[in-house]
Amino acid sequence: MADRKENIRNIAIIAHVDHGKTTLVDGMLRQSGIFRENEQVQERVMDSNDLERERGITILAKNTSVRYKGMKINIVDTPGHADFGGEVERVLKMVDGVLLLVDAFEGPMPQTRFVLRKALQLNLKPIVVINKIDRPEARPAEVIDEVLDLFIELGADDEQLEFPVVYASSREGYAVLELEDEKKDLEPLFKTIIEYVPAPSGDVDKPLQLLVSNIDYDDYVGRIAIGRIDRGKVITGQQAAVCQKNGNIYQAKVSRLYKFEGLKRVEADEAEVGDIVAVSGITAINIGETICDASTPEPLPFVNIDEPTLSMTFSVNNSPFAGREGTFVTSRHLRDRLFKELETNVSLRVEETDSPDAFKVSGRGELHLSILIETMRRQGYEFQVSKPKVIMKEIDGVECEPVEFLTIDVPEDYMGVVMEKLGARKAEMVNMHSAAEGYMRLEFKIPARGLIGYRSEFLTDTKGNGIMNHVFYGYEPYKGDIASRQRGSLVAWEDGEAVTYGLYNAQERGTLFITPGTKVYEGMIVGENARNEDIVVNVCKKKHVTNMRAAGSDEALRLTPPRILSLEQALEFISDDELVEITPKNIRLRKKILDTEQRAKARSKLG
Ligand SMILES: Nc1nc2c(ncn2[C@@H]2O[C@H](COP(=O)(O)OP(=O)(O)OP(=O)(O)O)[C@@H](O)[C@H]2O)c(=O)[nH]1
Ligand SMILES: [Mg+2]
Repeated sequence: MADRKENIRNIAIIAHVDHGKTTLVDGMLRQSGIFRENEQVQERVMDSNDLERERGITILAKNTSVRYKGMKINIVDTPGHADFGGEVERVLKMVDGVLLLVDAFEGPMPQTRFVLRKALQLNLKPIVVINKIDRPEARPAEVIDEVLDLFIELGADDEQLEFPVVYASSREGYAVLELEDEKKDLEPLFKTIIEYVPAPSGDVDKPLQLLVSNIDYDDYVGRIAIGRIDRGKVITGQQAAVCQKNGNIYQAKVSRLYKFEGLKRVEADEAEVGDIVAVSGITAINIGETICDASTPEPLPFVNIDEPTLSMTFSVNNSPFAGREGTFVTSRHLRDRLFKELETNVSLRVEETDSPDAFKVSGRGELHLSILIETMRRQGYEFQVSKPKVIMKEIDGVECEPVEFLTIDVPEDYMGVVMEKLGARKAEMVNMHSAAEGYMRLEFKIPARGLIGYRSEFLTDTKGNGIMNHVFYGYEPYKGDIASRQRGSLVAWEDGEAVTYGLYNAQERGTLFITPGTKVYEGMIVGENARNEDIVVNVCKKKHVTNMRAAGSDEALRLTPPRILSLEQALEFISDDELVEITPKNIRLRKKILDTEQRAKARSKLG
């Protein structure tokens, strides 16, 4: 007989980026008395890793729990950025319901559609939380209609359409069932979760099954597997059978068992069906594997994670500066690190190439890949990467490419330039309507190819007033060539150190990326040419002594402040014949062929 664990609820919080998921978790933790009175708790406490805090976004899905009136609510906070959709997909198997947060002003956005579709496919109970109702421009009533339309469009059944609605302000820490209700605390939200999300069920007397949905590390105990117990119970110290995805089965010992209590993992002797737990001691455990009773190895199916759409080559750094700044620099280091990443980064792919020094790494978008690059660089790795390329697919004999669903919010004045630029990038408009305060919302289908490098252009074109969001839509037949970058590179002529005089002459040609004192090598990219071709510049050139009087002193040479490219901007900038060199200390851009003469020859061969 299946038992219902009436005192447990398992939920995930899902939404578009920035709609307030992690802030809502803060509120739920605070109001369930997890923290001591007066305890200083930082904002968005679940965004615990460095890159999450720096960028103000959630990257990894994470578990926590709160107690409410004797009930335990296990919560999974998920990232809202489309590139981390794989994180959402993989954790949904742990829960029975979702809180779908929608910003009371923005309404449903591309990633709202994506995460809701995944939740409906798994038949999870949705609770719609219209969040940020404290915003002066909030328009909750309209947003509800839009959410309802989205449910219908995604084919929700009658039961799913009867979703309860809660209005909330995560930041102020209140929720109400009717807008005119007193805004006090999150109690109405807690109540709705308890009433509406089904208690987890499963047979406690049958052999153990625990599907691993997340992996964590701990300095003391090593790898920790996190998942929901689907059947039976886990006991500390027990023998278990681990079912791998390739069909292999091996025996292992559960050395420790933990439950989630607030932000902590608390050791437990045993845990039963329905609860979300963490298990240590199984060193080789991976996401998607099932931990079973030692004598009854019966794997559970894992969710199918959407395929990557973008790939780039990671290769050993072979620039003249190779090995100077990194700790891990060999192909062996690079290989081991990349394959290790696959254990937790479920939507990433890594493949060998013809060269032992290069690996093809595929992900769900530029940010997915750049976060990996940034993480590796901070860990001491040195390597170089190529321009991201979309992954083509042959479907029924037709060459197809990934197409993204793009939503743009811009003031009306900028509509023209946006539509023109997107047209050139083969975007097809599917919808357009006016939004609040002079803004227009434009929706497009656009080849993923056409979006590469567009973001910075868009921000410039709209003077920072536009918002763009995109999410994978599907594969469609190839839409024809798209003109690539309009400008060439300024390329260093010789090895040395850039000086003011040399840079001053170079900046006449375009925009510089470096400052005086920067060490450069032949073939390194030091700026952007104003014209559509590369030119070689001698940024190390010192002023000729005899020119001294004629040209005035060095101080008279004013340099325009350089454009220092971030990692993402560098990836957007490079062309096919260029690379980004990544080290713990520097991000440099370079030509693939460094030698000026050889490069000229290669170009003339291409004709
Ligand atoms: N006005 C208002 N702002 C809010 C509210 N909730 C969150 N915010 C703000 O919205 C921003 C994003 O909040 P987060 O909690 O990080 O959003 P998120 O959904 O977790 O974002 P991702 O995990 O990156 O998708 C922050 O600046 C918050 O302070 C709210 O209820 N009202
Ligand atoms: Mg978040």
